[in-house]
Amino acid sequence: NEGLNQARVWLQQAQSVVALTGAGISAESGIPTFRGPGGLWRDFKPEQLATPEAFSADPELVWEWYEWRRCLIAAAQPNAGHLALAAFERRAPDFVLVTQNVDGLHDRAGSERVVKLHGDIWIDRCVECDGEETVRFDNARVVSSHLCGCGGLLRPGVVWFGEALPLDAWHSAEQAVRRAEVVLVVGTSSVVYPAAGLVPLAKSAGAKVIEVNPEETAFSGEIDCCLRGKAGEILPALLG
Ligand code: BJW
Ligand code: ZN
Repeated sequence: NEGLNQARVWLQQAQSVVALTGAGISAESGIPTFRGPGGLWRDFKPEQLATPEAFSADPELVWEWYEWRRCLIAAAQPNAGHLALAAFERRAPDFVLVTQNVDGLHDRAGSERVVKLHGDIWIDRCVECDGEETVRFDNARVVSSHLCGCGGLLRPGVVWFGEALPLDAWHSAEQAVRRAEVVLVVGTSSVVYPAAGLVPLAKSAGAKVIEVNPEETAFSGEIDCCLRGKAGEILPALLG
């Protein structure tokens, strides 16, 4: 409780706040995290599917994984953690939400300044012509092919291992973190770079860093205030 009160004071006094979110914030909406329980799909680790090599070797397998995840996400609802961040944005002078998530639950919760570091699972992109389109998902749909009008293969518009992050998103995230007085790190194991590098960047730029996570993470030792618990319980208490 002492930690919670301290963190609340920092947040109330700050002009500029950044939240950096990961898969853990959507866990309470029923979306499995990558490295936690339920993170495996069949016998594959995410590192075996979320790569350009996996897609070249077996696009159907990779598409099956993404279609399965789209079904889960389409049926899910934003939870109290997503909603608390969206409500906080409406009254904060300068707030940016940087997310590694591709599920779109922050948008659905009403957040508007969302920087998506790893793309969007609701966008398809053609590997040949680079054309993009937003997917209108129909649960009943059985997808037999993912082909673009140009004949090229479509892929999910997300960032896989070994691929560069969208440059504009990365720059916005870096800029927001550099000017932030408080950075709230929620539901990420902080092992995937360059996103994880935003935590030490925040520290070296002088921000107070608050972590919301039921488990320790790669950076817990360097965090100013660790709040151990679920995002859906802690964020409403912290930001409400
Ligand atoms: C709760 C909770 C609750 C549970 N409440 N919390 C060193 C430096 C720089 C790079 C590298 C490096 N070593 C290796 C690399 C390369 C690589 C990398 O970082 N690998 C690591 C595994 C070591 N990085 C890359 O390849 C990146 N690109 C790159 O570096 O490009 C260089 C380049 C430059 C120029 C040209 C070309 C290339 C790209 C990384 C892309 C990551 N993509 C994925 C898939 C996205 C699409 C999809 O969704 O399918 O992104 S992988 C996956 O991991 C996904 C996530 O966004 C990301 C992070 O995971 P996250 O969110 O942290 O989830 P979990 O599961 O790890 O953690 C969940 C947490 O929640 C846990 O802590 C729980 O305790 C907690 N939790 N319930 C709150 N209720
Ligand atoms: Zn095309």
